[in-house]
Amino acid sequence: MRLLNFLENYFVKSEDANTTTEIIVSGIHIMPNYPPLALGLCMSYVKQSLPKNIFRVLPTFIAEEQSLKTFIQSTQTPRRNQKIFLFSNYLWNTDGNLRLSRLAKQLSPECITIHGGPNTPTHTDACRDFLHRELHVDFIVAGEGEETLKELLEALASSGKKSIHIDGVRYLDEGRYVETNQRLRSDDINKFPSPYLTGFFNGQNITNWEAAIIETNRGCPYSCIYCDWGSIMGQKLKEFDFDRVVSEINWLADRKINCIWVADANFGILDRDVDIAQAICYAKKRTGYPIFVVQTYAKNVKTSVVEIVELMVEAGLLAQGTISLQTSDEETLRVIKRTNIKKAQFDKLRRVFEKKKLPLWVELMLALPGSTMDTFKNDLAQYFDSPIEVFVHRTVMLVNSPMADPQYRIQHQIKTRQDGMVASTATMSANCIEEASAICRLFQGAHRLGMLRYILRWLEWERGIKPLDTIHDLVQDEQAQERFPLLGSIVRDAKNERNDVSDLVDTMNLVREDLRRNSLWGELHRQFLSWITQTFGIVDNPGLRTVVTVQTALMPSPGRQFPETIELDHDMVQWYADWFGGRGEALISYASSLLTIEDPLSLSDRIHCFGSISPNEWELTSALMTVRRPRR
Ligand code: B12
Repeated sequence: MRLLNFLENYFVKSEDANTTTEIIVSGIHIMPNYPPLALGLCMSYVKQSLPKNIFRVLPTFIAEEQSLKTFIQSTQTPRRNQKIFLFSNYLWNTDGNLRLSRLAKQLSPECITIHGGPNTPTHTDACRDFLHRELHVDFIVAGEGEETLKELLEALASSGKKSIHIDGVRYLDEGRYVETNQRLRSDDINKFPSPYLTGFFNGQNITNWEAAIIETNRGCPYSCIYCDWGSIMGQKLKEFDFDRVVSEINWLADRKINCIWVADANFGILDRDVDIAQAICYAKKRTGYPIFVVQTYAKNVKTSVVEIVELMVEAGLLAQGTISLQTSDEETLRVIKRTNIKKAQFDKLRRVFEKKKLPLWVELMLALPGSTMDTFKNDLAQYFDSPIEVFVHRTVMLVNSPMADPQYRIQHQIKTRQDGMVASTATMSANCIEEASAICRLFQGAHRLGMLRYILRWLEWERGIKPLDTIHDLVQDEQAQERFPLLGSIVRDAKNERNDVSDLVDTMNLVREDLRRNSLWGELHRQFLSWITQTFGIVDNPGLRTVVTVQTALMPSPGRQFPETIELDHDMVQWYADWFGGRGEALISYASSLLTIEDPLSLSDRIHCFGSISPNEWELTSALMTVRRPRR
């Protein structure tokens, strides 16, 4: 309705202007719950730079088929006009955009479609195939878009679609693939007006926005092979003016936008980033918004990252700091060209977070080129039973990332699934990746939920059997899964892939709920005890029996009174603390003690708790948790 009213007023007025062809530029944006920053920037720039009597850049975005039909019908005006539709493609909206682009061509064959964004192929082969497959796509703009779009529209206005030579475009000229020179990035990105501050987005339903993206700079000094940070990697940073950035933050806060996504590749890499973080905290204090912030931090130990996280945690804007390590295997880091993030630097940052008791997440990736089952297990092992949460991403081959380069794919034998996920590499077969995924989900069950934490620790500390090896053996032991049904149920759950981004993080939801509601933890741990004693030839050990008793008591189950105090034959808290401090003895050498358990979230008696659980919420609270995660 809003679009129709706007268009009627608009065209009636300009109909009699003159006989020249009017070029009407409009953007397609199928996710109205956040503003299309990329299109907004490109369109604000061309709106500002191109003659208004020829170019009509419409500040409204078409989100679905009906409004596209309405738009095309209502622009059938007597004055000749050329409709140009702009599409900004990302992993999550490309299919939807291509559907509307196809429809636009069907409804208005003379319209022109221009596609850009990180998910629009620009590698020559992939791009040629894409253009031949998607004949409704007239032009592709590669990389930074503002300048290229302006010049493309000027060229279209002056000479139509034929023989466009400006830099940064690809198209088919009567079926012949044309790729012009790469466009260099703009030296002065501040000449691109802010679509927030210029009011370009004022026509949007801003109250619908759940989040909004801001850029404080562009560029990334790193060249990690799997990333496609807007194809500006390995390049010098270009900064947006500080005042502009702060004004955008306040513009969004004044409009009560819940979440700000900071688009920077390395937030914290510049000293001024602390001031930008401060500005977000002030806005929150002043308006109560944003509620939370999503950013990707600088990878090195620069103090500003810690300062920023501290500021944001204090302001209640941030739940945790996130460090994207991806892997710490030197050979894999070499293969993925991510050599400049030193593990030592990361460990220093980790210690700073621990000392300041700031929550920390580490991001790892599964199935990176060059990685193996062992390197992945080592990556997980470093964080097992630590206060650090582990967010594991399956490696996706982004269409414009250097990993998608045909030479690189052949060299590392990279095969991908339909959804772009890496299916196999020269160093990890498809079965190996599936098995590693199951190990990862079980790891999260043990580490994040604590389901087998202490038993795995006893095996490691007292028998030298590594937790990830135990988990690997369990995943491979098909017979055990038959013989021990409950053990089998958690392994089957671990082998079950879920199609969502937290598939390798927030795991075991169903099986843990079944174990809780039916108070089956004791039986699960008894079966695990039988399996490890048979598998590792461990004779009955009173220390291990104490650990199993505590392991079961720390899992939520109904019908219990809290605080609950249990008697232990051996002081497991002291044992755990000693080993955590690197100087533990055999548990049976510790005197008896008491352990008090609490259920602060009342998980035990809830009707059901299927939902996602934050780290360390599942395991009931006790002095053992305090050893691992000292209270703030
Ligand atoms: C904000 C953001 C998010 C947010 C919001 C997502 C959303 N719904 O918009 C969140 C945090 C949810 C997110 C999640 C993910 N993201 Co993200 N995200 C970004 C980020 C940081 C900013 C995007 C942005 O607006 N940038 C600012 C604009 C101005 O830059 P730009 O997009 O490059 O646009 C310029 C040019 O490309 C060009 N251009 C773009 N569109 C068009 C259109 C036309 C017509 C023209 C002419 C030019 C043009 O001009 C623009 C200005 O110069 C980018 C990285 C980055 N800095 O770009 C990653 C990025 C887009 N995300 C990426 C990925 C992979 C993901 C995840 C899959 C990661 C994961 N495994 O979980 C998830 C998937 C989420 C989902 N919904 O499925 C990849 C996408 C690659 C791709 N091929 O699409 C990027 C590029 C990062 C990377 N690592 O490479 N993401």
